[in-house]
Amino acid sequence: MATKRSPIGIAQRCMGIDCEGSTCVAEQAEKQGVVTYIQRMNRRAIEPCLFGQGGTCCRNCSFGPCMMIEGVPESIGLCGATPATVAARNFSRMVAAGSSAHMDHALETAKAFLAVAKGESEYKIKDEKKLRALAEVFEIKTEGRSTKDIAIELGEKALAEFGKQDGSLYCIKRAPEKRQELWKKLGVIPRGIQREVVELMHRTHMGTDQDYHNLIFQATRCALADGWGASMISTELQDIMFGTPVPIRAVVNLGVLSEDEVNIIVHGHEPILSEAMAIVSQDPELIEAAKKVGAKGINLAGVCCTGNEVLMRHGIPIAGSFIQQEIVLATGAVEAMVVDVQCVMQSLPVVAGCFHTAVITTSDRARIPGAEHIEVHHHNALEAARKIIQRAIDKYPQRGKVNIPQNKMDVVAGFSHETINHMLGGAFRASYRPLNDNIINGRIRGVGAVVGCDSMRVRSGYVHTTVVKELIANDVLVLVTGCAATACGRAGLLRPEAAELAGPGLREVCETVGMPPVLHMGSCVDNSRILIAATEIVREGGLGDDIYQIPAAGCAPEWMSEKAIAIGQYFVASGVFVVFGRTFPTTGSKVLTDYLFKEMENLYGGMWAVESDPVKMAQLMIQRIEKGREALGIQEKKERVLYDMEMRRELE
Ligand code: MSK
Repeated sequence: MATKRSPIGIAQRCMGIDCEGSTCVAEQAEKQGVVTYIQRMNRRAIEPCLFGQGGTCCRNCSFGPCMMIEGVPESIGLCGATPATVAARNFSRMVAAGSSAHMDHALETAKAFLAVAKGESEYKIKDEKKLRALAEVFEIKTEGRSTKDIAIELGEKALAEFGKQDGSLYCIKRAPEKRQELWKKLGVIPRGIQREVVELMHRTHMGTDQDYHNLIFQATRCALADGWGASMISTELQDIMFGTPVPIRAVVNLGVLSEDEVNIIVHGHEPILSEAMAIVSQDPELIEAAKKVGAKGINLAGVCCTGNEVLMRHGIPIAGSFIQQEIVLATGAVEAMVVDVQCVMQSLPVVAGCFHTAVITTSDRARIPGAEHIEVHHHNALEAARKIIQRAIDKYPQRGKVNIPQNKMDVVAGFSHETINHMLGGAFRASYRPLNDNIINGRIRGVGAVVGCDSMRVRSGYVHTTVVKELIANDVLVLVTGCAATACGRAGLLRPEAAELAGPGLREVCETVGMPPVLHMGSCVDNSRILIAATEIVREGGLGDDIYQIPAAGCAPEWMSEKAIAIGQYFVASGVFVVFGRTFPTTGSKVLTDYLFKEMENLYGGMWAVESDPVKMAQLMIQRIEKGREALGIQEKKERVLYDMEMRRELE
């Protein structure tokens, strides 16, 4: 079942995201015959298939595809599978695929970390304090031992998490005790990182697990192996190797591209190469080489989550989010775009082919026809980075006319959980106490996480920023990651000045501390930072003894990837109310959707919801936050003295 659609103008598609006030890059590109997502959208005369979109199309064996309408008795699979079972299988497969993307990323990170620990890599341990703290989680003795010894044991134990078959993952112990007990009772504690994906894929095979409850239990176990396992390992080991982010000023949007320097874009997810690019792009020899071809220097910028990684740690600007990747190339100002894994459009070499740009793939896991390939591993990252930069320099003399919009915006990024701890609690006594107190006294009503991709199927950027503006206006402190963070950055919401848009309570707190009301916590794997922050809030006391009790909610207003589904599922299973925008992949089965949207709350204290309207989405989150406050008995705003500098000093 498919419906016809009418074409959509460029302005409706990219309004506000890139070149407002300048020559529109997308329009200009169209005149030059460049095809981007905007033209592809308009050339598709048909809307998505409703069976596929709602999750009730089964393609798991050659009897089908069997397309089903729930409630119509004869509308079941040839094998007898019901729409609820099929939707649960399809949903579970999305969880498996999304989780495995994070898991493979984490595996590479763990291997790189072990090499660093053994002294076999060009990288070094940067955050020793965090190394020792994580070693404790992995039950590694630290007292009297050298950094090298601890790091090697940590690397080995982290790697072993992937192949483990029984027991439990170490990082599960970081969750509040009540949550761990609940997971144990429900039988969803992950035993090994990769095992849970394999078992989930097996269960979704034709004729295996036919009970949607049971399928979703395994999908939950798999998602938890992602959030509290793989993603957490990635974030923590990356911080130890490359540095734990601290607040840093930077700039985002297309205007960060330079008219007279060699522009190189790093895009994808794993920071192994981008860290090397950040180092090597400062090399005087390479800068000299760039000058020799007529450029003033080398300008490195990011796209997608690799962009977030280098933004958080180096203040390197972000040229664009997921949806802007082709538009970045369509400026004609990019000498090379270097990509690794996830969220990289296959169209990039086609767009690049209209200009002088080289698209360079770097992972054997992710090749693209038409792209050049320079293989990058942790042991050759610096050398490969040098090669890539030289390749970009060689391209510079071929640059034609460029169209770089003026738009760029200041941001403050780098709010790791450790930073939030210090920022609110003070330099000498890091603590979540002030945050908890401000939630209890009602100055901050609660915490909202706005995460995930940006989408070509909505008015991109507008959706994210509308949700965020509504939340902060209602005194909800917002945490952002991924491309949602970039969208907020473009709109100026990641600056302390954005406190002007906040409600009086949140504004007061932000102005006292000097922080933005919207905190950039990193890339998509860094959603694990939000899990830790939530646990710390629980541990600090006064807001219940489990995550579900915190006045908090999460959303992914423009989600598109399977990773987003895996992330949503681990948040729901951790006790969080999660709203997704526009569409949800199980709506073809009311039975399964009711389970995810209602019954899961009885089991986990968290549940899913879907809402297209950004204002209504924010209102749903606020309602949930207020409900949480009511349950805690803190619904009335209490009078409390503002933390002034003197009080902060006293606290320290
Ligand atoms: S990059 S998964 S579009 S957030 Fe992490 Fe952005 Fe979504 Fe990819």
